[in-house]
Amino acid sequence: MTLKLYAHPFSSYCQKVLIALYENDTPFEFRMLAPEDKQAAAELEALWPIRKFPVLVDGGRTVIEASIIIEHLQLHHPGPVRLVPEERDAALDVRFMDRFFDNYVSTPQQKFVFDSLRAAEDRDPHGVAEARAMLETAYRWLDDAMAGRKWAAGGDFSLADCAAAPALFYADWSHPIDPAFANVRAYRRRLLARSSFARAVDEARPYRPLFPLGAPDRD
Ligand SMILES: N[C@@H](CCC(=O)N[C@@H](CS)C(=O)NCC(=O)O)C(=O)O
Repeated sequence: MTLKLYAHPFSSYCQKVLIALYENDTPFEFRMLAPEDKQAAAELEALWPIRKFPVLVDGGRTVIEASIIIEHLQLHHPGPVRLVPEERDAALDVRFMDRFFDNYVSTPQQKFVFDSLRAAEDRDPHGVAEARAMLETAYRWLDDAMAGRKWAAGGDFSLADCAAAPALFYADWSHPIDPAFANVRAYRRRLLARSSFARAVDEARPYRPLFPLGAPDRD
């Protein structure tokens, strides 16, 4: 049964799932959600009226939310790289770090992007200041958490690293990680060197002009 992923290469949450697919060389069909493709947008809306992506279709089942898609892949299409540990306490650590990156890195990062897309009179400077403060706190906490760690939840590359890679990639573009947070910057570099994420970053390169704050000339 073919897996079909509704996604866009430049989207951070889509990259999160692409990393998981690439880690295990899982075959799938990429259903591109190009902004001008009304048919693809209608298909997405029929599957998930909230219209957030990625969305995975696996036979008769629609799987929504990047973390749940990765859990689904682990359960139904496992490969050599186990992204959620079997041991239940270790799995909790992975899921906690996955929530950390989504809620406290990706969410404030998206605030910068969405705010910059608004008309000047609709901007939310207070919300952006809150997002900046949240990112700064998240970087500081993560810098301590990553001391002595290679990957987010300890020894093995996991779901948490799938979340971390695009989250830190784009967050650093919107609100650069201070050099004082050397562990976070080194972790971001390790993620960029991981072949699954390097591939996702390369595939997204042509879309960099879409970054509304202006993509920096690096990475
Ligand atoms: N909680 C969702 C977030 C997905 C999300 O925010 N996706 C963005 C793309 S990175 C999106 O759908 N943007 C389109 C929109 O907000 O209309 C997940 O984990 O999959």
